[in-house]
Amino acid sequence: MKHSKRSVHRPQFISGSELPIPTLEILRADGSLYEGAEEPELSRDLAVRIYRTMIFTRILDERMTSAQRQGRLSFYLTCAGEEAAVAGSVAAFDPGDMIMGQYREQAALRFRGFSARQFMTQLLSTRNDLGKGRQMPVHYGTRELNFMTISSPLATQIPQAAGYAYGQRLDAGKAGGGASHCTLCYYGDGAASEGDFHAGMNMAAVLKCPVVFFCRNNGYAISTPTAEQYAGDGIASRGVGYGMQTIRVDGNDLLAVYAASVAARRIAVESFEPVLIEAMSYRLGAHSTSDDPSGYRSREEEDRWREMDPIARMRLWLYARDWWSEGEEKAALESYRGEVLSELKAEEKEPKPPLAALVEDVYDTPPWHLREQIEALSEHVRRHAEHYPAGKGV
Ligand SMILES: Cc1ncc(C[n+]2csc(CCOP(=O)(O)OP(=O)(O)O)c2C)c(N)n1
Repeated sequence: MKHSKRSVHRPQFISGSELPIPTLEILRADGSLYEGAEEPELSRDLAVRIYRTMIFTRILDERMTSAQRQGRLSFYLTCAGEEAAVAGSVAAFDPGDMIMGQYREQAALRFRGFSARQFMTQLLSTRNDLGKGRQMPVHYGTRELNFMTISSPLATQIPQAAGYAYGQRLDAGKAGGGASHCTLCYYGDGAASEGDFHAGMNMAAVLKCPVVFFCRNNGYAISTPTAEQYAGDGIASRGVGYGMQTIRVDGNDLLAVYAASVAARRIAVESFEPVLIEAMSYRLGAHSTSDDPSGYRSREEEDRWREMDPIARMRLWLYARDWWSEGEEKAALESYRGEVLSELKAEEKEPKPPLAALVEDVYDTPPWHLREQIEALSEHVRRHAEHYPAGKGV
C-alpha cells in the first residue's frame, strides 16, 4: 500500500481547490524573464531550430487551410497557438524516443526532420505516402523518425504509449542499465475524459513505464470548453492521483515547456517512472477545417490569446539575445512559404497509390471479403472512368 496514513477523528473532506497546482512561467509575453526565473540551458543552435520549427508549422497550417478551402485536400487540423508546447517538448527528447501523438503535433514531426514534401504525400494521399493513402489527412506516421501513426479514435495512443514504454523498460532490463529511451505521448484535455486515458495512466504508474504524458490543454475539445469538460484542478491533478510526478506549465512559454520537458525525460529514463506535464495553452484556430468556432466562442477571447502568441514571445526573446534578426525572420518566412507551395504543387502531380494497396500489408493473403470489395470497387471505377482520370493510379 503506497499511501501513508494520517488519521483524523472527525469527518474531513478534501477539496482539490485547496491545493491549486502551480504553473511554471519563465518567459513573459514581452520576451523578458520573470523575476527569479531560472532559464533552462538552451544553445543558440537549438533555440533557433525550435523557433524555425514553430514558424514553419504556422506557415504550413495557414497554407494547408487555404488549400483545403480551394478543394485541393479534404481535411486539415492546425497546431496554431500550440507551437511552443509541441516544439519545446519534442526538443527535449532524444530522436530515438518514441512519439505517440494525437493529431495536432505536426511541429514534432518537422522538428525530427519530416520534410514539407512528406507532409504533402500524406495530406494528398499520393503513391509516395508512407501510409499508402489509407488514412485521412493529418494521420501521419513514420517509423524512421519514431513517430507512431496517428489514430482517430481519441486517447487510444495513451494506453498504447504505456505499453510501448513498458517494452522500453523490459529492453533496458535486458541491457542491464537505465532506460536509454522513453515514450512521449501527446493528448488533449478532451482526450483526457476518455476511459483509455485512465487505463493508460494507471498502467504506466503501476508498471513504472518510462513515458511522459504531455497534455496540451488548449481550452476546448471541439466546441466543449474545459469548464464543461472537468470539475477538478485541470488534468495535472489526475497525475498526482495516479502517483506520478506532475508539473503544469505555461504552454505558450517556450522556456517553461522546454525546462519541464528536459526534467521530465530525465525522471522517465533514470527512474523508470511516468511523468505528467500539463501545458496550458489555447487553440487559436478552428478545431479542424470542418469547424467554425464563431458558434461557441467570442472574437474577444481569441484576440486576448493572440496577444499571448507563443511565436511572438519566443521571437522577442531571440531578438533580445541577438540570436535572430528581422532580416532572418523575413528570409525564413519567405523561404518556408515558397517551400510549402512548391512541394504542394509538385506532389499534386503524383498519382494515387494502386487500389490493391488498400487491402495489402495487414494479411499475408487478403481474405475473400476484402478481395470481393476490391473487385467491386475496381468495377465501379471502370464503369465511371470519366471520374477517375487515367494516370491517377486507379
Ligand atoms: C472516441 C472518440 N470520440 C470522439 C471523437 C471526435 N473527436 C475528435 S477530436 C475531438 C476533441 C478532442 O479534444 P482534445 O483532446 O482537447 O484535443 P484538441 O482537438 O483540442 O487538440 C473529438 C470529440 C473521436 N475522434 N474519438
